[in-house]
Amino acid sequence: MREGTSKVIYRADYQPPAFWIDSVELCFDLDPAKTRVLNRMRVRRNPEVMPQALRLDGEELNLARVLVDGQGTSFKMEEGQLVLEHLPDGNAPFELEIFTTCAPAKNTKLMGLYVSNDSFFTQCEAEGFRRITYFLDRPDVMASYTVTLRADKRRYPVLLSNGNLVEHGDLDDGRHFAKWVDPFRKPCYLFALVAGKLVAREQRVTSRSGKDHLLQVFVRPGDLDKTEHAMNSLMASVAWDESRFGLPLDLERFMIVATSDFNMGAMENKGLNIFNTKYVLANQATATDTDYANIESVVGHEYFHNWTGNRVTCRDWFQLSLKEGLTVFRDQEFSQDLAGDPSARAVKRIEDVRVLRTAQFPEDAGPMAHPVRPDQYLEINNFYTVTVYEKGAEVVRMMQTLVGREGFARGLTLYFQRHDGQAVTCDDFAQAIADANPDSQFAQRLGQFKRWYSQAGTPRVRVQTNFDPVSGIYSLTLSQSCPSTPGQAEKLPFVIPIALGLLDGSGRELTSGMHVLTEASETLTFPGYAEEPVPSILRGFSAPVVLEYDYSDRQLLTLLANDSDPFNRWEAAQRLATGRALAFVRSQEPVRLDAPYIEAMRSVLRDPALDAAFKDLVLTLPAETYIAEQIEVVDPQRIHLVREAMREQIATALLPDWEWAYEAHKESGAYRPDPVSSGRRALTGLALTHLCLAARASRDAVWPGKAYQRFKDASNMTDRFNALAALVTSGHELATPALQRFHAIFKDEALVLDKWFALQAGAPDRGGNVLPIVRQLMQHPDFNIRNPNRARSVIFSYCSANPGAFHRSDAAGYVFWSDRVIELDAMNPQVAARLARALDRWKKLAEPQRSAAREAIARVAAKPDLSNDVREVVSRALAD
Ligand code: B3K
Ligand code: ZN
Repeated sequence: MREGTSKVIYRADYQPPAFWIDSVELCFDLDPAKTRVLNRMRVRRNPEVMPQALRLDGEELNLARVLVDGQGTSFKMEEGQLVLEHLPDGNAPFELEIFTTCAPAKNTKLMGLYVSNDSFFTQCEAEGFRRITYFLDRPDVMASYTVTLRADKRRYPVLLSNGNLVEHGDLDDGRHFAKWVDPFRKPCYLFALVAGKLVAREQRVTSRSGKDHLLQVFVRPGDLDKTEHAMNSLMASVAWDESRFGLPLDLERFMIVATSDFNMGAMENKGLNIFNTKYVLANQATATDTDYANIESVVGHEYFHNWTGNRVTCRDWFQLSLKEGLTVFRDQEFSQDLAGDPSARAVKRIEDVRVLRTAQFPEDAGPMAHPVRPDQYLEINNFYTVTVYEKGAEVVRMMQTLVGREGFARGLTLYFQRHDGQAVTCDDFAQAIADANPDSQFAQRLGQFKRWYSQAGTPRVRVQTNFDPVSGIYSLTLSQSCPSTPGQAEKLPFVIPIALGLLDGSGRELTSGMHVLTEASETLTFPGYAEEPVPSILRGFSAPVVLEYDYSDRQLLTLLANDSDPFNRWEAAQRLATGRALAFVRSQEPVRLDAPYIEAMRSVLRDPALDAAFKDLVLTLPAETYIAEQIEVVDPQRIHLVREAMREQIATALLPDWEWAYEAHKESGAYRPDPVSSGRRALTGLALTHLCLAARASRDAVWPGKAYQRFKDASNMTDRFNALAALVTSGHELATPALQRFHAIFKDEALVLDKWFALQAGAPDRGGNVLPIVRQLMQHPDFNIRNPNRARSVIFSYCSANPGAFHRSDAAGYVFWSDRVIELDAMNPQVAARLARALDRWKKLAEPQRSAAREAIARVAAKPDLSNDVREVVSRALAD
């Protein structure tokens, strides 16, 4: 039986809480089958709200006792809430004691208190605390916490919670206890506890202000050799937040704990961050450069939440982007600052934009489209989205662009002066940035700017240019529009910062600047040119919009070769490739790439002035999902075939250049995950893939043989995995022994096995072979659908990341998808709902896929007893 409500929650209905909880004393007797939780709260009425009953949230709890000021009291249950009507009158605080039990071992949702590898972990955001005890489970109720943990000492030697350890010792029967006090008030979603057999890497650091702190990274005993990078990332994060924004670490002790069973990436619980092992564990033998980079940014992200999220938190969950958009922006800036030189910064920016355009733009155009600050939800967990996170970060980035770096830092300082210790809204944040920069265009246009928070959909900026050779006047007309999204038919103009440059025909920069577009249409004029300039528009991707301008190939080639803005150089190559891909997809003609395009790619590959990482990005074709978004009616298999054919031609036509690139970059020295050497490895990997693809076309065995050798000899996971992927991607027969060998070497490394599964489930489809492989992988003894990482590595790699293989014309991919959504929903609704989104864009599909996809979604929707999570996703998908 499902508890709780199935009601849509509206932002407009926000009411302050009728009661405050000032302090909480929690006492846990930890036992996997039955954990006892004693919760003693000091509660008082909120004098600003009409007297009413106290309604406490709770889910899957067994209630044993409720006492008010030590006396039994009457209560009732209503819609899963514990309702207390007979409470002391007046505003004086009273003590409320609640005793419950729960069953962590049976908790497959991984929300609340659960068991993983015989250790206890918690996940409370967004609404998991109610699965631990009855509470006002909302972020605007902030309390002081004292937590006592009791457990068997041998089985659970380490007992952790938020804040400072104030007492610990032994109890009878082989049990022991630890008492933790958090010096900061916090909302319950930031509560955490961990208990188990763990070991820690420790580091003492002194902050600029001279305070000493203890940093700890806790892992399972065999994993200590994989914690150095996470610790380095944490130290770098502490130093960066202090130097860039003046935000120091406010705790004596800051802990990170890794668990292999986790629904998301990580969680910023105050002083006790809990992480998916994927974002903690790394050594050169098991982790790739991408893993290293992700660890750095997720460790940073969670650490930065300590100020943006924890010290100042959200008033309600509609304000989620207040902490998430801002913190993603901060982690992006952190990674850029650590990357150092302009080229490495640009590489990071390109990677971030790629995520935005391949994941967020489709979300913004589909049935789940919602504003950065949503107006309604059925299940809040469905709104931890690329829109709230990545588009939210772009909104914050535009603020920085409009007020400047210093102005933004000033705004952030004012935000903390005003709101430290409070639960606030996105409006409060924007207001602080504006008030610290009263003369800025941002402050003057604040109301209009905030449409970025309220209007969903990706704005389009259409550009038309005109050049009058007689007067020498060049003009650009910029027109903005935004497509309708569910529940929002009409949109008003946005404030759109557009970084611009003009180049002459030989690629020399004539002028550059920033234009802030605020009207539906505006014309800019530039007098005094003898010849028509080449426009470089939206440099650095200065706003999250689709830029519509009919660039000619000549213009794009000029930009690719000369633009001073590396982002737009990359973008020119993307446009050259996308335009060609679209033409082939539409024409149904065989794919034949033209010489100018091939030559342009060759020049980039051979350019001694460009970094390897940048070359890797330029020579990587746009993703299939990105190409699909440019088309009204999509045949994913056709897009896949076109992209593969383009890749093979680039492989064959540039054969000697790829050989050169491979040989010239293959030694990157002793392993270090820095931008330069990881860029070399990325380019080597790309070269090897192309060399194996070319060999496939020519039936040559030399390069596959070399790839196999490299796979065997590689001294780090990046090179080893790239070589394996080259064999799998090119479909060479050596892929089979290589995969076997890889499994044998890494059979005890869960995160490496995830890669092994994902590579096979995400492999290019050859005559429909991937789905049978996926089914086999699910029978593999190492497969376990209950482990989210493993489920993602097989099921999501196929359904969400392999469109060419998933969108089969016989609908078998969709049947597989609906079976898995239903199967997962019964154990873990959050993971199921993520998977449910794989068919978000079904309305764009060509027949027969369109009807088959609809049928599969309807099949899921017809299931009785679906979670709110999945129900919301599928019913939105089916809505008109
Ligand atoms: N705040 C968490 C996400 C919680 C997701 C809950 N479904 C991680 C983060 O964004 O830092
Ligand atoms: Zn976050």
